[in-house]
Order: sequence, then structure tokens, then C-alpha cells
Amino acid sequence: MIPLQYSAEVAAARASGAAVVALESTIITHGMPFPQNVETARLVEADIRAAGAVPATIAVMGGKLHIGLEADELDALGQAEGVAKLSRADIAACIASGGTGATTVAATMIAAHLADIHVFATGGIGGVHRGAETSFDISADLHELAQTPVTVVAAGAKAILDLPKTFEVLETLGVPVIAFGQDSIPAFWSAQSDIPAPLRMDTAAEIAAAHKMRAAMGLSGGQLVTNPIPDADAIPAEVLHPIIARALAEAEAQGVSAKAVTPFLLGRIFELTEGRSLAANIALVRNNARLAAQIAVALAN
Ligand code: PSU
Ligand code: MN
Repeated sequence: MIPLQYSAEVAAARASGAAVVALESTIITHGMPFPQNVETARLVEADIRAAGAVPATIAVMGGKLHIGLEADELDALGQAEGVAKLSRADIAACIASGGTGATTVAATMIAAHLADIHVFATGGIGGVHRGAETSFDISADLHELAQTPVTVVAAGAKAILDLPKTFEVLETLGVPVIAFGQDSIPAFWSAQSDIPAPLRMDTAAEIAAAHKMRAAMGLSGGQLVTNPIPDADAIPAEVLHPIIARALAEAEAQGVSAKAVTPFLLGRIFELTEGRSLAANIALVRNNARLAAQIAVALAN
């Protein structure tokens, strides 16, 4: 038996057939500093409710797989020290041993699917790291998108990554990459990249219809919806470029590797942009939550 623990709100939504949107928790524990992490998580949940859906923030706490966190649980997770960062490889061991851990995109997709939730909002997915040709550092998020049937709304892949290689791998894995309302794939803190979007959709209804058709055809895997950051909150690529380069050089000099790479880079970029990257990250997650709620509502109807 999987020790699933539904929040009261998510349990009620399941009983009534209301739309539910999954949210990850690594962005809370490893992606943003306290207290902005908890404030953002609350705002994102409120955005989803305002759009007519129910938020289900996912995390492993004390050996239970939580589908939706109560307010005090979210507070506790946001301030906890040394929380594990869980992906497909380690989520089962963490639950089995009674541990506590935050779920990445990959682990959140697994949990959402177990709970029969079809739509999930995050900031940016993991992908192919720069230098992957020697480090082999490719996020498990990409393989999860290829096998677990959840539509993930993100602002693209984080711009610290090698974006062309990330989208090549997604193409190889047969993952539909949909740009929302534009022709290029967004680049996380910036709305545009040089990479043409394989698919473009302009309404939540189209995205929901494509999700349903994949299910009807028995195609494994999910869809990646890339949603551009609102213009007012974007950071131009030319501002970010030297900052990302410096953070990457520091990570290499300090020998940062494996799971620590993404949190290290996000933390340094936050410092080097004097907080501007965090403000942008908050804005884009909220924007993704609103679109995910619209897709979930369209799927529920
Ligand atoms: N989106 C954000 N901030 C984050 C993440 C996503 O805005 O911190 C997290 C997600 O949990 C994603 C993870 O799965 O970063 C990628 O980590 P890695 O590169 O180690 O696979
Ligand atoms: Mn990695």
C-alpha cells in the first residue's frame, strides 16, 4: 500500500470531480530562499483557486506521500533544513524509510499520476546541463516526461541549461513541446529563445484536447507546455548571459556536482542579480499556475 495522504481540500475535489493542479516542492526547499519560498507557494495555490481549480502541493513528509499540504505543513517544509531532493530514483526509498523529501518535476509527475491528477505547474524543468558531453548530467525530468502521462506547464527549461540539447533530447524521447501563444520556446527568465517551438497552441482548450487524444491513443508520457514569462517581469538574455557564465564557472571551480548543481546555480544567480532573478521566478511560476488551472478546468469539463 502506498501511504497517500490527501489534504482536506484535495480530498473534497476528488469526491466532487473538481479540477486539480499538482505543484512540486523542490522549488520550495531547494529553489527559493525562506521566507519567499513559502510566500510564493501560498500565492501560487491562491492563483490556482482563483482560476477555479484546487492546488495539490506534493511532498514526502514522515514517510507519507502528501497530495496537497495543509497550511502548517507547507510552513514546516519551507523552513526545514536538510530536506532530501527526490526524483524517480529515490522517492520510494524515502517513503519506505519514513523520511521527508521534496519532489522534483520527475517525482511530482509520478505522484500526480498515482493520485489521478493530469496537470502540473512548475517554474522550469530540469534538462541537459552545459558540458553534459563530459559530465553526462541530464535531468531525470526529461525521461519522466517521456513515460508519465501528465501535462507539465513550465517557462521552458531553466536557462542555466544547454537549451538546444534539452529540446533535442525531448524530441528524441517523443515528448510534445508546446509553446503557449508564441512561435519560439521561452527561456525561463526571458520570454523568447532562438529555438523554434515544435508545436504552438493559443488556448487551454487546445492543450486539453491534445492531452485527451494522447490518452485515447495509448501514447505513454506527458506534454510539456512552455509558457513565456510576462514581459514586465522578464530579464533580458544579454543581462543574464554573463551572470549565468560566472555562476557556472564558480560551480565548476568548487566541484559542485549531481543534485547540488541546480540549487547552487539558482542561489548564485539570485545573489548576482540582487534578487531580480527571484522576482522573475515568482512571476513565472504564478503565470504557469494560472494556465495550468485553465487546462485542468478544460480537462474536467
Ligand atoms: N523550477 C524552478 N526552480 C526549481 C526547480 C524547478 O523554478 O528549483 C527544480 C525542479 O524540481 C526540477 C529541478 O525538477 O529543479 C531540476 O533539478 P536537476 O537539474 O538536478 O534534475
Ligand atoms: Mn542533474
